[in-house]
Amino acid sequence: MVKKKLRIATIGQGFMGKAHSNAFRQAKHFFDLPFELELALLCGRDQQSLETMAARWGWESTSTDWREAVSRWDIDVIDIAAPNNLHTPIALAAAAAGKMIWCEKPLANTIEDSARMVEAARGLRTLVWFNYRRVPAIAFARQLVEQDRIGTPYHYRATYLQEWGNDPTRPPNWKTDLAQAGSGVLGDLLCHSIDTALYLNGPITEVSAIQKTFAQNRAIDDATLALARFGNGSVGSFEATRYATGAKNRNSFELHGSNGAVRFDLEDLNRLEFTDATGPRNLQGPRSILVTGPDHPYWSNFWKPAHIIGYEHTFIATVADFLFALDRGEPFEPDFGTAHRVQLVLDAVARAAASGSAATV
Ligand code: SOE
Repeated sequence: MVKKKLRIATIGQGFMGKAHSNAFRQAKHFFDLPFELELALLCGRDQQSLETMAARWGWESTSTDWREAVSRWDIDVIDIAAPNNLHTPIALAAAAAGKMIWCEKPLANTIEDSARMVEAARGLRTLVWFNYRRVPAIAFARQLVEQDRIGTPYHYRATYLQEWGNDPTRPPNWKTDLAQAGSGVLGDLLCHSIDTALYLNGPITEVSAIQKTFAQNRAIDDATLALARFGNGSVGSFEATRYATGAKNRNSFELHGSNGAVRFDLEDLNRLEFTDATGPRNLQGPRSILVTGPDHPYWSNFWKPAHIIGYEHTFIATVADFLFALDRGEPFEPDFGTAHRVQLVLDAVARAAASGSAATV
């Protein structure tokens, strides 16, 4: 059967440009996709490295002007992996051209911008790369919540810890520049923790927070800590930092409820810790489950049980799920609406930190 084609233009040639390129190439090897993906155009700032990257990942053409992607009639999908300040102008132009839009997180640098993006893209298919939702262990945690294995939730606790802020030899980049990044760890790391929290534990209603800049001559938050109230009555704490010496990419969370608890750490991506608090008390304790086997999310797509997977598979599964939803005419999450709800929480965190008082979301 001849598959429908989707021609993609990715804007961004950095870390995420590479993660997306790989996902577009790999997805059909693991999933029986309803569409054929074509890597049509790669846009970035530097022509020479664009050409090297295009040759490596099999992009058909390159451009140093993202407007070319939006104006070309043969492009179906605009995939935004550029610095944060470009998300809004590119998405608005792509929406005006009627394209599908896939966008890196955070959706925008302000809630006004993310609201405009939601409005402009109404009726269009959108995707936001909150890729961690497709870690099998996190998708499995969500199944346990839905099956009431956690019960009444009491505590949600998340950390997203990196250490590279503490490296004096590391040159500044767009992520450390307020004008381009919009914020520091708030938009870069905390946004992932908030998305996962909303996915697993529902809406956040109120936050209090503190932020700290450790680096000299920088205007972004190097650390953001927040306390939260959830709509379901549970309480949460969040910590995101680039100054957690010893932590490389420790994206972790715990959820404790009346029936049980789960604990996850991205540095051990294939495992989920689960405690069943409903069995005999003398047998209770955390079990470390290798989430790579029969009856676990995505196991049939990737390898055999315990033949572990990695970071790249979360992007592969994201694009595959989007394509299945598109083919069936079903909604897909996370879309712009989902990501805007994350922005509303981030905005409340920033307001709470600035005012020193609790802020409602
Ligand atoms: C920052 O170092 C970063 O690359 C984030 O931007 C990504 O979203 C996160 O997944 C890994 O860390």
